[in-house]
Amino acid sequence: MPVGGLLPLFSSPAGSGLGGGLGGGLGGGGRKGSGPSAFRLTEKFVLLLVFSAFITLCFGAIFFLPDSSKLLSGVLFHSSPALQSATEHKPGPGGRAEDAAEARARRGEEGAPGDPAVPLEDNLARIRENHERALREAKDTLQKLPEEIQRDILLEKEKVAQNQLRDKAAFRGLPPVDFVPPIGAVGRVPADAAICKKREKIKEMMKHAWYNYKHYAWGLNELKPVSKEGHSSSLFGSIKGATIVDALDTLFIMEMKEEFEEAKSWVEENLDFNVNAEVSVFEVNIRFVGGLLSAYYLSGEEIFREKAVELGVKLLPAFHTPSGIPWALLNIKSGIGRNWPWASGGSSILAEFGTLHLEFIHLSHLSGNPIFAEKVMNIRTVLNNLQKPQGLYPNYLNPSSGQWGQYHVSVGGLGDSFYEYLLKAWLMSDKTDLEAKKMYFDAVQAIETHLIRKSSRGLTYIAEWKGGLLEHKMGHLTCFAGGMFALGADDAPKGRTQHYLQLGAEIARTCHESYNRTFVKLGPEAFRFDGGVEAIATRQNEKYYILRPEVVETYMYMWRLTHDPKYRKWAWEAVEALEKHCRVTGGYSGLRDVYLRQDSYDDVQQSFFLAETLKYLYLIFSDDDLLPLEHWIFNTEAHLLPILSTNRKEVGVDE
Ligand code: DMJ
Repeated sequence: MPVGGLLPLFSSPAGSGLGGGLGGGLGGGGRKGSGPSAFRLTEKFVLLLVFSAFITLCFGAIFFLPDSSKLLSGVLFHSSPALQSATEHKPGPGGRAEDAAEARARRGEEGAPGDPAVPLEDNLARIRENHERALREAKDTLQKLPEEIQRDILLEKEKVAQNQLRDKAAFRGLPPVDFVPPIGAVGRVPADAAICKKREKIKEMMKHAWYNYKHYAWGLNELKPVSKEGHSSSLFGSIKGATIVDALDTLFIMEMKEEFEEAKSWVEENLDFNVNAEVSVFEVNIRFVGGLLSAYYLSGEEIFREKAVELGVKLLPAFHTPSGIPWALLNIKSGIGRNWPWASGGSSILAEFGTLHLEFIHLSHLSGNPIFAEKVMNIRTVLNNLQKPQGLYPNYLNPSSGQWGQYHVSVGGLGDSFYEYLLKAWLMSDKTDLEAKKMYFDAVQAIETHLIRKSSRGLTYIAEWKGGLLEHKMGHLTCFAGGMFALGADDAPKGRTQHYLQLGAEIARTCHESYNRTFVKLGPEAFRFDGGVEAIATRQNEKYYILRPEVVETYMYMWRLTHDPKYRKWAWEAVEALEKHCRVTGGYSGLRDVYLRQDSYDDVQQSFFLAETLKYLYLIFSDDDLLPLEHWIFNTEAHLLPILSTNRKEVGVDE
């Protein structure tokens, strides 16, 4: 859908520019971080340039292959289904290993390099072409004199500075908006006394988390509840106060008024984006932009709208790439961006650039400036112009070439919230964004065909797809998908509503099993369906639990949409487990191993525990009049965005 169609209120379109920085460094979408460097920016730039040219020269061929040797063997020597199932997994009923040739014949599939369905010569020709281009670029770079490189850097910096000036110029003051009181921002007290008591307990947990943060780590990003001191994640660079901003809307809906006011004062006086900070664009967007927007829509306090737009403007340089696919990391002072060094061939990550849409549409809505919406609508255009292997979206996309990186597909880490945002873009547009709806249901169809399997003992799970081969592992992160399938069920293609509700219920059950099969009754980071196990983590580095929300998130949607009491029961089990195993005197801590009998605290109280886990739990024990799903969309950090109603003007931008 064109931006104009989504945003009828805008009067002054602003252009976008080119620019950007170089890939390199260290970090990771919510779970890995970048460290400070001793080098000055220019030196760092030159080093990175030379280093990347060298790497490209040496390993160009490897980089531009769509996947590992495993996939290569899939491209060059199509594996037989028998062999594949024997070595990769034991498919249960409905879990048949897919033969590429058969699949091709059955569906008349589209292709791309690495896609087994594309003729071998085409694949090789494209790989060769990519390889040669990379070599040419690397050679050009190496032939440059140091002065030339220096000049290029200065030009690049100038370009970035100009772009930033232009972006800022578009935001001299925000237009007045009519704030419409939110619907269901506080609900009635549940009539059932037992439910009421449980809800109160969850509010008490929020108080415990909040007061300990306030006491030991006020103004810092997160709390170390065992050490009783602040915890700083490099995801936010030197931006501070992640827990405060993430907690604002939870404080509001729990009617913790004084605490909300003190958080608001902190935002007014201390939340500062004029810092030299390299941040994760995705994390800052979902937690800070999302948290501020949500606080604005609930309270009507202008400070939150101003701060959200101010931060949105700071993030715009991330889109200054040849394709407009944003960088993962951005220095919000210099405007220089780059990607995670571990990401395939310098790619941006699907779940990161695909999880900006909801917030950016609202930023345009509240600022009266279409630039934000244009940026995210361009991401759509790029995605729609690309061929998708088997209809699936790979996790990696190179922002320079606009082409896919490795053919890895996941509904968990690296992919997850991209799918969530397609569905929610449709719902948030008051069901006018038909393009989002189509993309969502097409993607879900492909996911069902290629990734969803049933274990031999009847547990439905979502596996990961690597160039056509399945890894029979499901992440805790993937558990959000149960709620997503159920939330989209109403608008499913004809006759499929029940099917999607059922699928949501099956995923909820599997994720509950992953909790139930541990000692602490909280689930591991990832669990497997191979080697004779089902819904159990087998690798030591997958046994941790970091207070994540996805399982209770799915319970919340399933409860709201079915009112099956088992979801309240399961949610209460999670509350009891959190109290027993994660609560310490200084707050709540994650665990290093959920199968261990003794405490294994990781000593971090994640900000999303207050933003998401406790909010979803509270909603499960509230009546449906609190934040009704017909009026609100939860961003991927559980922050609230109102549906942009086409009938009723929720927010009017004066023109
Ligand atoms: C949160 O920041 C968000 O839910 C994100 O989508 C995924 N990771 C964490 C919670 O696990």
